[in-house]
Formats: sequence, C-alpha cells, structure tokens
Amino acid sequence: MFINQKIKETFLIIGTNLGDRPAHLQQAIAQIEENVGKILHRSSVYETEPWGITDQPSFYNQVLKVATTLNPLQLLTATLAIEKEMGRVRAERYGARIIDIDILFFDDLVINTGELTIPHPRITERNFVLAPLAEIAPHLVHPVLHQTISEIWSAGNDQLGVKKIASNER
Ligand code: PH2
Ligand code: MG
Ligand code: MG
Repeated sequence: MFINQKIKETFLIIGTNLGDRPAHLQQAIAQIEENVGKILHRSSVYETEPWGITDQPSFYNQVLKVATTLNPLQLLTATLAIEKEMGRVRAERYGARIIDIDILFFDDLVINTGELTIPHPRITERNFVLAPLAEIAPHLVHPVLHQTISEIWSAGNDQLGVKKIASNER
C-alpha cells in the first residue's frame, strides 16, 4: 500500500455533439474505465440544448462518478489523452466536438491553477451538467458554495432544455 495511492472520488461529465453520439459516450466510458478508474455510478444520458454557442447540434451528456488513484493533474492528463485518442480536434471554445471530458469535482478539493479549476467553474450555469449530476448526487455539497446539487439545480439559473433519453441501466 502506497500513501499516494489513496482512492479518491471524482465526478466527470462527458459530452458529444458530432457523429454517433451514443457510440462516443460508450467509447469514452470504456476508456475512462481503462485509464482513470472504476465507474461507481453513472447518470442517464441526456440530450441537451447547446450552451454557449447555440447554433450547433444538440449534445448528449452523461455524468460519471469514478473512483481513481490518479491525482488531479494526472486525471486531467488522462482525460485529455482520451479525447485525443478518440480523435478530438480542438477548435472553437464551446463549439462542436466528438468528445469532451470535464472534471466537475475531485473529492472536496478546491484547486485554482492555470491548468486546472476544480470544482468546474460553470456548474451552476449549466442545466446540461446539473440535470445528470442531480440525478446521481443530489445531496453532494459543493465545496465552495456549500449548497447541495439539488439546491443549485432548483435555483434555475439556466433556461436551456435537457431531456433524459436513456436510463442509467447498462
Ligand atoms: N459543452 C460545451 C459547450 N456547450 N452544451 C451542452 N449542451 N453540452 C455540453 O457538453 C457543452 C455545451 C463546452 O465544453
Ligand atoms: Mg466542456
Ligand atoms: Mg473540456
């Protein structure tokens, strides 16, 4: 047992709005299981209106709770490598993508560096995050805001539509 191998719980959101969206979510999940850690809980898949740039195809989004021995920077490196491996080309901010993997929470850690901001800074403004997150972690307390996810979700900061399209059963 190594002291730096402690298991942490992280919440990730995966999203895609190009090509075969269900397949891209499945591929990302398989890669996360292989390279990040065991998936403890997954939300349903949601079809969500595009946030930020509205003139693009709708997204499929899903939130995953993952047990990992990686540290936050290793986790970031792993998620970027998966995106690259899946053929993501970085273009416009908020624009269309094959796959995006974002870190929402990492235990109750608060990090603000040039490379990494945890918790993710735009959780409260995004129904596409809050709907799947509230489904699997309604009582999770945001370590900066000290509010639960269901409290943040019911504040209704975002007007964009989200629709559950598949249950979270495998
Ligand atoms: N990701 C973005 C920008 N806009 N909109 C939705 N609905 N879902 C996303 O995952 C998403 C987005 C940038 O990462
Ligand atoms: Mg993103
Ligand atoms: Mg991203």
